[in-house]
Amino acid sequence: MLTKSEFVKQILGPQSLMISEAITAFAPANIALVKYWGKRDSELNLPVTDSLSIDLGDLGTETSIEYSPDGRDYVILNGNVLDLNDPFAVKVINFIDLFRDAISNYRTGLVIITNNNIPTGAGVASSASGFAALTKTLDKYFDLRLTDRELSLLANLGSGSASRSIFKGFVYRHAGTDPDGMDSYSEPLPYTWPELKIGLITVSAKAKRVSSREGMERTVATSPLYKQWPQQVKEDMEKMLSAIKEKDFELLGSTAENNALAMHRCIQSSVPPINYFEPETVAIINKVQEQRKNGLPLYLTIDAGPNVKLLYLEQDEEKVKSQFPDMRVVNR
Ligand code: 2P0
Repeated sequence: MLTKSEFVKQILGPQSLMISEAITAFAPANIALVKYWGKRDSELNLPVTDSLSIDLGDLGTETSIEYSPDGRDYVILNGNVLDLNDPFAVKVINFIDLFRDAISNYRTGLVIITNNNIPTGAGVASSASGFAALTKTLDKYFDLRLTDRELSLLANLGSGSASRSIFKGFVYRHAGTDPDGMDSYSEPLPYTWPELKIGLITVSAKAKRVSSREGMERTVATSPLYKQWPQQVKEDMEKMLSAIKEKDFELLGSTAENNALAMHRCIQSSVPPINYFEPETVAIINKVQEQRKNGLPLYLTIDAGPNVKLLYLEQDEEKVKSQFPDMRVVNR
């Protein structure tokens, strides 16, 4: 079994130091239509199951790296210079250290400037786009010339969902079986679907009560429903791939909604229980299902928080907006 540091060294190979000018890269946020929940290896952050996502277009993270003239590290998030003990700064520096260690113990200070254009309170996590953008920027800054697949392997060390944010469009994340994690990468699927629309409904912009990592650990260890989850994902993956290929919206929507609600049932049946929903989340679920009974082809998905993402076709946008006036339409 590899450590994180050995994993990065294996992918980067021998490197001589090449420092560029200030470098910037962007990565989009994504939402999973078939969710990732549970790790098969916590050191290398490898998932138990495959997952499948779609990008959120121009919503995401832009990250710049530049040389630090005074030799110290700086992490600047949305214009604020963070204390290096801030949990976000610690995660960023630890991630960058994996690269610095692999490049002949390169220890020079860096200035990391991260800007999320995900509107505050949009209910979309920024760790996926954040670590994907950081990985892409490190690749360019150190002139590593990594392949997209290698970038997805490395971004995963920051956050599982970041592996998918290396790519646009529909993205398939392979769980893999290799104990060293080298087959646990993401890849884009060769299908587009411009009429498929995503609407974001923010119920609460507060930080989640239980982190994804902790929530996954507790679910895997204690939920009696979790043993069915890998099989559910396997079946949902087949349905989702077929829905995307055939542009079968009802199959896509119903599979995504069932998968998300099944993930939440697993989470809720953990001991002690975890509940990411707020009362308003449940009210929106009921309303979506009622609208569907009334003939509107509308589905939802929900990540590890209370906010709801609606899935619908462009032709129904006005009807969906009239039912959910607070919905923010994603520009894809
Ligand atoms: C997903 N989520 O597939 C699932 C569905 C949330 C619910 O990936 O522990 O921040 O950093 O690998 O990627 C959120 O968890 O977790 C997530 P870590 P991550 O999008």
